[in-house]
Amino acid sequence: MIKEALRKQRIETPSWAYGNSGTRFKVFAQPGVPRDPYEKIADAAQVHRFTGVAPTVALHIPWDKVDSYADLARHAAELGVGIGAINSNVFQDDDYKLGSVTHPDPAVRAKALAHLLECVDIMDETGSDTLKLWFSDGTNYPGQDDIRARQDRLAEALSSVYERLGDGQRFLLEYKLFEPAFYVTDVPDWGTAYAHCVRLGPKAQVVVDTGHHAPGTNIEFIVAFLLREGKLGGFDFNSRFYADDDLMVGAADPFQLFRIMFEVIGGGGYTERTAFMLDQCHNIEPKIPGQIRSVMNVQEATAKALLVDRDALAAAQRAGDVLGANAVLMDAYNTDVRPLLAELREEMGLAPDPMAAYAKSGYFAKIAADRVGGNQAGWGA
Ligand code: RM4
Ligand code: MN
Repeated sequence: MIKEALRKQRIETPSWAYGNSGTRFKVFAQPGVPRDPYEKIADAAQVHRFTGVAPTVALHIPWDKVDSYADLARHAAELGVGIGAINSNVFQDDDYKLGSVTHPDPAVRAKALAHLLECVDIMDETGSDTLKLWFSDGTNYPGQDDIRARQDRLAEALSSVYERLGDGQRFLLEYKLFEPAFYVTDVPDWGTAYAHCVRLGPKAQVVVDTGHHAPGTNIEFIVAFLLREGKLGGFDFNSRFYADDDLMVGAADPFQLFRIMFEVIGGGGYTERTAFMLDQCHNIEPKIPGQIRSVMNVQEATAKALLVDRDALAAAQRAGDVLGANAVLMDAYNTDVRPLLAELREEMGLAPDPMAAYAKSGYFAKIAADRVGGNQAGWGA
């Protein structure tokens, strides 16, 4: 049963993970990096080819702007993958210096809203059912703008997007504690995102980006709560050591990832209605292996969470056996699930070690040789 559940797992990789990225100090270019969305999707298809559980790739508009999204979706299908969430971008235009949908100027708000609606058009063209909304909106100084009025403007924009969604489509509202705004962030936490989504209805849900919390925040509590309310739309998985570093999921705190997956499974969220997405960048490590490793980290945490003996746990909890209950959880966490996953991969017709299989495949040498000239993709391209 555990293997069956793992076989059905779906982890979405982000198109931007395959492009160049860096910090605000330096972007280190890498050989073989995609020059366009078609090549990004080709790389994402490699992650699926070797893991078998990453069949969709998220797009980011306008970084992945193409003439025909239907053609891009066709290209993806030919390579054995599909288009996942459409990520909007209302944070890289001079007009958005003071905000996008919360900007004091109605003309800027209208421009931002038009972009969000264009993203829904792209969902229609690609068959994607999920729009991911993240706003960099906020203020840097007390008094800079009216905090409450900005919430009103946000609510208005969200409601217009909501009205535009078709049957079977939804949006996921993402929160982030701070950055790039440092005084007020307009969607800083799950409570704010949740309140806006509750007002709108079932097509509006919250997405939990694991990197977007204050240090020490109990993310699995948020997950349990949102699931209970039917408002957990999905995850942007990544790791952070200090702020929003976008490092590989499961690298900084694999135990936290296990605790999150334990709540997801217990709360009935281990279904295709929860989007398990990676939101990462690989600044100094190679990108495709970085994604493969990340997918494997999520699989390992999931396998351990599935292993928890829930009957024994419930019995210990009923008996008030604090140490016993904790031991049940830790037994699962301390189990080495790598042999189980290797076995599962072989049953799925895959190599038991995706990292080694990718390295042996020669794909990297091929893209490094082929992808010469042109502009490498990166933030803003
Ligand atoms: C944001 C947020 C979004 C992602 C962008 C690139 O911080 O995490 O999900 O699309 O970064
Ligand atoms: Mn994110």
